[in-house]
Amino acid sequence: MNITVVGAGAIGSLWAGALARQGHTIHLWRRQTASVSTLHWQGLDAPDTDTFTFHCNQVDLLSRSDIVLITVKAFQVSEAVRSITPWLCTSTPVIVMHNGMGTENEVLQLLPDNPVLYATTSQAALRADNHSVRHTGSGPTYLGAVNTAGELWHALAGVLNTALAPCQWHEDIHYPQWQKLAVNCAINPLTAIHQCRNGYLAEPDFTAELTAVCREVAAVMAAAGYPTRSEELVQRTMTVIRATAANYSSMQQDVANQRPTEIDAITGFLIEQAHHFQLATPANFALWQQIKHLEQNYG
Ligand code: KPL
Repeated sequence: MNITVVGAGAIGSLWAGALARQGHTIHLWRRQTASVSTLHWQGLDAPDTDTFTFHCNQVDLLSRSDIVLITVKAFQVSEAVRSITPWLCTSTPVIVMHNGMGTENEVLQLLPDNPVLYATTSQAALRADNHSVRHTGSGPTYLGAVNTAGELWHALAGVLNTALAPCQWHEDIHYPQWQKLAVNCAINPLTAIHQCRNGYLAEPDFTAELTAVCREVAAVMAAAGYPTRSEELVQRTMTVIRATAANYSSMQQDVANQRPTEIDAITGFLIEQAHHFQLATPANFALWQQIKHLEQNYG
């Protein structure tokens, strides 16, 4: 298939390389103006490496894409979608994959005719520099439609699954998105504030705060129509903390590099939803405030 990957950060590069290894033709759409880009791709097992050269920013390749995969951060989604719409065929399915929630309505407005799908992934990757990416952790990816046209594209879960298993179709993508949001609400701000690896949060000092965050997320999820026990969210969070103990979260890395974080799409989305349902989320609000403070004080 001809696949355009929009955004060549860690997750975009990980998927671009994994899809190229399956024989798909990858084209990158990114802010850098270069027309080709080399990628050194390193799999989970150290000797498993590949090098690819991808075409970039070619409007004819974009318009001939069979799939567009958008992997930019939540706050860049709107600009990314606007940048492709002049050349995008209205029948091309567009998959949006990012941490957090809250971009869907705008994407659906910008792409009223395209099949639109969202994916949430627990795959982890690290960009060592502009030209290399390393797969640092494996976890499930879920794909689902957010409009009627997207519902015809179940087969795309198979395409993603062949590249980076496991990937499953989900009839209601909001449910796995909420579950991932809960984990991100717990791990991302705390690792960014303490500038620590995910595994550090397994220390007993963090139990009360992680529990409070998950309790609030569970209450908002229930109000949104996804009843979930808060113990289940704590357990899910602890499993991710242990499985990714040696990794730095994306928000830790954003703060360490003084980049804008995804706090508004993660904790900010939760707080907004809580407000809508008239629920209090003091533990999450305190974390949101601390990250905002860190961002405002970048040098
Ligand atoms: O998704 C993640 C992230 O870093 O953004 C977690 C699950 C926290 C893994 O690091």
